[in-house]
Amino acid sequence: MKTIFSGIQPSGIPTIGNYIGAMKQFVQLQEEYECFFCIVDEHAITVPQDRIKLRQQILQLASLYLAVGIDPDKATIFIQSEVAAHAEAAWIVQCNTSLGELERMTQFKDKSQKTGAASVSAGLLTYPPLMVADIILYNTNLVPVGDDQKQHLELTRDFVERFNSRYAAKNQELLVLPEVKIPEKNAGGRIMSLQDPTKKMSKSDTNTKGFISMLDEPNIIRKKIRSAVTDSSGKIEYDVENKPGVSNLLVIYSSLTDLTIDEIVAKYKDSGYAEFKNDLAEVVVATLEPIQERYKELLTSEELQSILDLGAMEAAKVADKTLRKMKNAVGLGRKPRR
Ligand code: ATP
Ligand code: LTN
Repeated sequence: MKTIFSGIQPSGIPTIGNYIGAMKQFVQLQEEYECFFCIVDEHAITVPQDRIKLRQQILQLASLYLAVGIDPDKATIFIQSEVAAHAEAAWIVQCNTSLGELERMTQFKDKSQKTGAASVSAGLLTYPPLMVADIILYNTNLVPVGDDQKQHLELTRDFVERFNSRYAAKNQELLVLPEVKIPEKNAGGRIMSLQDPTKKMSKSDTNTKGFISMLDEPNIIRKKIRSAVTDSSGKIEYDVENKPGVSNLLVIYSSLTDLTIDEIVAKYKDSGYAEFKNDLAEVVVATLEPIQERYKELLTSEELQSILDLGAMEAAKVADKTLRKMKNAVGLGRKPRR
């Protein structure tokens, strides 16, 4: 069976962008792959976090993984910082990655531009090597992510090729070369902000009107969709260039129902934005309500704690083995270890 790895940062409550771009795929993929779904808390601290909130968000994300339908009998769910191999392997990755490669990453450029490169943490720059470590430790074949992670996956593939050519003995398979799996943009690979449809919807956006959190109450969801930025033409059409707001709403609608964008456009050809937005709000509410109910039961349960304990143990078994291989390949320690 092939292996999947993916992670979400507990840097806030996941949005419908995270759901459509990442989590929804996870649920489908667990049927066909050996899956590892991680709560990447070490990535979250690359930007300042409140300690109390971070702990809450870790458990909220874990509960949401389960509430959307990830089955702990089929997939391993765990917290990154509870498997020590991630930080250790990340060091070896960093030492085999050039500064230039990291400075070219657009996520680093975007995030560091906001506060100025001198004051951001070094961890923000070395964020991609930690992500590379996450992926390679599990001999991952496929990484399902949203469109924004494409460049990080290219870096991962470059790293694996370089590491294998530098260190693998003849005929030895050292690290597995992963493939990326991204939904098309019109199928939810990049859900945009409701307030600025040229910007990606993001859970850490300071303008909370820009995103719908998976835990927003129905009335908040209705309000946010009603005030989503559109345009003045009043026509419901898919045209990302000229009508980015409406196009984004169409993508959300289509991703959460079994209707194609063309079918939705046809359905609303004689309607205005108000009716379209009202119906979309009900689609989103109907998707999130059952998830929120399961979430509430899980959050404080013993079951959640034992799933995470077991997940960390299972993950460590696989990760430690790869880490040993990497250390041996590089020559760390006194002698090769099996
Ligand atoms: P942050 O705001 O803290 O940077 P984020 O909301 O961008 O976080 P991540 O934790 O970085 O979310 O991403 C988790 C997964 O969700 C990744 O696979 C990412 O590609 C995907 N994702 C994030 N935002 C979107 C979006 N707007 N549309 C589609 N997929 C997304
Ligand atoms: N960088 C990703 C989160 C992430 C991830 C991973 C995704 C960390 N490690 C490994 C896939 C595989 C993000 O910001 N969305």
